[in-house]
Amino acid sequence: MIITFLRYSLLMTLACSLLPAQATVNQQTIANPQSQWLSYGRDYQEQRFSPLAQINRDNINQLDLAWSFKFSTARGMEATPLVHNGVIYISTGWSHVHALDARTGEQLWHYDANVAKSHLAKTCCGPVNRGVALWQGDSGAELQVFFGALDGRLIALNATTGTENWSVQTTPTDGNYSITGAPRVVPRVVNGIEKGMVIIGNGGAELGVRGFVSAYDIKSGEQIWRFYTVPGDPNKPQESPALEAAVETWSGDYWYQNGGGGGTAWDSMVYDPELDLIYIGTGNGSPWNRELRSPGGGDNLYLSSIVALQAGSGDYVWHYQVTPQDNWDSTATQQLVLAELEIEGKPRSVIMQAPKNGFFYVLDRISGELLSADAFTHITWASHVDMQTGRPVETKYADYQSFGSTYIWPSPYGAHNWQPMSFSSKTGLMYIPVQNIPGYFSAQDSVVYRVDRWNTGLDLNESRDPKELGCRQSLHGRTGLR
Ligand SMILES: [Ca+2]
Repeated sequence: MIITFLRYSLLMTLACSLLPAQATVNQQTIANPQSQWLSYGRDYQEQRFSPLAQINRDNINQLDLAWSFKFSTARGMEATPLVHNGVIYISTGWSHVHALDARTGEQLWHYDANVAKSHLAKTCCGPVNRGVALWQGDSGAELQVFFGALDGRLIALNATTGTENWSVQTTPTDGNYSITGAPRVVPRVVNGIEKGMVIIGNGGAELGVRGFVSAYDIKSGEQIWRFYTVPGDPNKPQESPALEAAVETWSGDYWYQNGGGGGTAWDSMVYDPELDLIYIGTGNGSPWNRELRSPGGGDNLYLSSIVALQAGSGDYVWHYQVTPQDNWDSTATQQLVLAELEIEGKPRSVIMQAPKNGFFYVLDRISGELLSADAFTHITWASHVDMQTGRPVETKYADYQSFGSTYIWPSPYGAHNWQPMSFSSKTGLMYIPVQNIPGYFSAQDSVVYRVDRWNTGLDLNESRDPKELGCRQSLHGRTGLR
């Protein structure tokens, strides 16, 4: 009986905490969501730290199932649900969105974007979706739900009814693009009129695309700006000074002739309302093999980077490249977390990331200055990050083209991937879901670009059982790495 009672009381306190004043979803409430969860990373800092305290270590063993809901697909459930005024908004695989009553599990509405199943061929990693965005702006305005469909559409729904307000194709339909990431809404008032923007990226680097992020008007779906993460045709003028600078770090035109250089921003985007900057994390090179992608060398900006953009214009402000000359599918799309920290006695506004490459980065988010970069798991591609240059120091294994086929830690799955990390300002700790998995890298000397196929420049049929190596202990001994 006591279990039943506690379950009841916990549910009631949870339900009550979901039902304070009918909060308007705008800049103020996203910045301070209290008991609600109004944005992908909970708030603008995307720390994912819940302040709710009714469930604790003394009573968690008495929690029991209150209700369950069966979705129309169980394929790749990666979404962070949003919670607003007692309603759960969640997306699923194959671009469905559901609104559920948090107290009962009753479905309030369901939206199916009706993505053609054939679009699965244009995805790297399944028809997944990591979440929706909510925005109302003014208290009298309509609450909208925004999400990206797998086939590249950005869709706005009425949050009360689930009916479609607008839909816009954000990607070229003849390219191998997909959307799996959650949009973010950036507030913007022009001449006293609400002009909020929805920011969305895309994926597809394995198949050969040119990455970009775009901003759309929340009411009309009209495109406001677009930022390309990698250059276009190197024989023509680029779209911006930032891309003119970037094209100098690429050689040849293989990447342009074969779909695009990659750099897709398929997950992390964070907005800082005080600085009015958007930070995006960019993806790996296309193909992975840098000797094919950019045969004369070069860092290949802005692959595998944290890039700061002016929110209003999408103009470049600064970047930090976590993995220059990406050769290993080392995306920097993993979550970006903002915080105010005291470092060596000085208050710093920082941005933090634990990207695929296995180093945990802390940067000053005003200037982009690197403050620290330490390994958070076993790494064999680099020994450390040189704090003078800000660059990783590669080992001989990193250049598998000259060393020969070899295992490298981490694998293309990444030391950390899309699974969100959380930061607690109470403990000062970042909680990172880590994957300690090696990848076998075997370079192809030449590649015929194949449309609608993975184009990595690696022989992905070549693989070895890691157990043959005696796994990490023997490799430790061989490399002398820490
Ligand atoms: Ca990739």
